[in-house]
Amino acid sequence: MDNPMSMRIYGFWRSLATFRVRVALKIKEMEFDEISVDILRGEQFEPAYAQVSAERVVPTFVHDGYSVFQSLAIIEYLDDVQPLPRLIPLDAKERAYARSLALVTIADAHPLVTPRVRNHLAKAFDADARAIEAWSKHWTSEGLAIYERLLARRAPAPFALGEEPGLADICIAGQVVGAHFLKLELTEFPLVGRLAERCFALPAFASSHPFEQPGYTAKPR
Ligand SMILES: N[C@@H](CCC(=O)N[C@@H](CS)C(=O)NCC(=O)O)C(=O)O
Repeated sequence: MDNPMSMRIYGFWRSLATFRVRVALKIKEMEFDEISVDILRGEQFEPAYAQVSAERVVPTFVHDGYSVFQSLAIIEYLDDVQPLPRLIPLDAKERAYARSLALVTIADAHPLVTPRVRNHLAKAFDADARAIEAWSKHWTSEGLAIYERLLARRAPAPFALGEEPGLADICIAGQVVGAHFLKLELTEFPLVGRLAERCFALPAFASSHPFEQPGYTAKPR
């Protein structure tokens, strides 16, 4: 039986959404274990995980036997159960700004490069590996460009909303992780690059990076 106070992520080393939740937990210094669901091998569709996730994606966060899915909902839940350090501000305008920045990647840019989309491009449209890589680079760069324009309007100080890293920084850093996978330079996105440097200087971000996870393999799969 689960330890009733346990915190567990079903995730995958490579997953950007899992990265977001890992960072949030680590900023809050909440202890958790991570169970790997290899989404490149299709483990998300196996019956054992189908019981956990109706959506067949990672991450799923299980706390005290209670399951939460969708990284934004998980991070909001974490702020609710352990408010400090706060990842989403309380002030209505700042809260909306943090969520807006988060959704640029969560709702708009990241979904376009997930395995299910890349697989569908191959299966339904005969896209080859080169075409799929070009697709992924395009949408990842678009996400970075949006962040660059947003950060130019309101300069980071030193993090996206102020002195402490929070939801927005986690999401921008996740978009940058996507660029790392695709070996995209950040020279066109200097504000994003500098923000990411400040984030990855912090252990919570650095140790959550996919390249630091036990399952990491440099070989493309
Ligand atoms: N919006 C979701 C995204 C979940 C998602 O798409 N996760 C990816 C990994 S980053 C996944 O499990 N993909 C499986 C697939 O595409 O088949 C969140 O933020 O949690």
